[in-house]
Amino acid sequence: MEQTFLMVKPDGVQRGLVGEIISRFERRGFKLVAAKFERLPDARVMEHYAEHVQKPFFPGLKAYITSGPCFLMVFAGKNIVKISRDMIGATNPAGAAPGTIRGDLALEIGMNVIHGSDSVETAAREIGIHFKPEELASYTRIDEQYLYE
Ligand code: DAT
Ligand code: MG
Repeated sequence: MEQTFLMVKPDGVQRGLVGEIISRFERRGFKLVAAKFERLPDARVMEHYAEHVQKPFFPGLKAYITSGPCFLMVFAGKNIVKISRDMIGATNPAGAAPGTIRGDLALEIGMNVIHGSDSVETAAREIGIHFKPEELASYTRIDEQYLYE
């Protein structure tokens, strides 16, 4: 089953949106297989956002993402990487479609509530950065027979 790494950023945690965000993925049919609160150490932020470290916005991004605890998750399901990115919406909430997480719950690019892996390869990399294999649960959701044909 395809997996992805999803993370409620400090603004989402502080604004009490963790439950709402978990619910959106659970109700869609995706299976929560790992979750934890963590304030990300600087070194992990650099590794996670390696592609952005040289960008002008990185210092602000690093200050924001380490400003409080994040809620880190691994979800699983068919096509979850693509579907979860669609559910999250555009990077800048100002242009994110209504019905998406960022389009419904955020206003500005620097505080856009949630991270989601952008490809299957990125998802494997990010899960490896943030979770040990033994932190991932293995189980069958009882409704899978009514989700998958
Ligand atoms: P996404 O989170 O949609 O995958 P990304 O990988 O391009 O977007 O950027 C990572 C995060 O960095 C993004 O969620 C918010 C921040 N960011 C990106 N571009 C930015 C910009 N031009 N100004 C400020 N923050 C930016
Ligand atoms: Mg990205």
